[in-house]
Amino acid sequence: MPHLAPPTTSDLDTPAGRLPTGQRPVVMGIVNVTPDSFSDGGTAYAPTRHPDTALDHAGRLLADGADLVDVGGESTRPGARPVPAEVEVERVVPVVEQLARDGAIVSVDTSKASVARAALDAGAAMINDVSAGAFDPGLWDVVRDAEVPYVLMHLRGEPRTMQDDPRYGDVVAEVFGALEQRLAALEAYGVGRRRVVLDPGIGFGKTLEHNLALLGALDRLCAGDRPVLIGVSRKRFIGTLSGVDAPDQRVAGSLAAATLAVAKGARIVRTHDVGPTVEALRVAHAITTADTGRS
Ligand code: HH2
Repeated sequence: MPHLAPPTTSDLDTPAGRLPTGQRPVVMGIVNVTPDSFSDGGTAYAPTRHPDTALDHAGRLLADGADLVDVGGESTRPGARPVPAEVEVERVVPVVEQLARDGAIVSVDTSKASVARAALDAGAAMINDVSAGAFDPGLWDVVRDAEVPYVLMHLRGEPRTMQDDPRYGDVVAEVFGALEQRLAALEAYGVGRRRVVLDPGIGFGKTLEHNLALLGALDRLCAGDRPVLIGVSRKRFIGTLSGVDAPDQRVAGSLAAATLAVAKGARIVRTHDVGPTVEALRVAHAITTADTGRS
């Protein structure tokens, strides 16, 4: 039986602290400061109470054991339309500012250079870009100059149309190959690879079969030297497989997928349900790193 999940990657250093990705799976709690996210739209965003609602939500995730929180001001659900940069800044910056002041490690989920710049000025310590630099080339300048960790995610197309019949010849080879290419391009741009996290972009221009193939082959992506982030939380394919329609009821299916991803070497798990995820990953990590030598 092969030993999965070798701790091949090193920890990630951010301006706000170290993320121990070389030692154990790290949990990233999702704070969607949006009215329309697919599973929790409005939960952390009520215009009249903004930013308090989002801060309460983030505080709960951190108390539940999140190592960092990922704050997003634009939904990337299938069919979503982009929001103007000013709106995204207005939603995200006050939340980032307060969380950073409180000592949290804050990632910002954006594909726009101006939003990333404003969030970094407000204390964000990491950029999570679902477009891998494809939507706004200026984003890579911001990431290079700020010297923060950067999540490079694979997306086929754009959120508005990405689920309209996505097709691949060999999804695993194409997605992992595209990530390698973008990583090389990023390095040539001046962003050191030790700051890059890779993400196959589950559900972003992918069918159920594509998602399963990518998760099944995840150990190949994780065998490289870069930490891999996985985002499966509450996604549609979890609902399809588990037969659970309501996104916020898809916790058990999400944990199964996250746990197996970690067993295959994923180092960061992005989740809405931090408490159950922390518990499940503690157990999974203990098993995958158990000493199996005969005594
Ligand atoms: N998934 C979503 C958003 N951002 N970022 C990364 N790196 N990986 C993911 O899988 C990922 C992501 C979609 O989830 P959510 O934020 O809950 O929904 P929405 O985009 O509707 O706000």
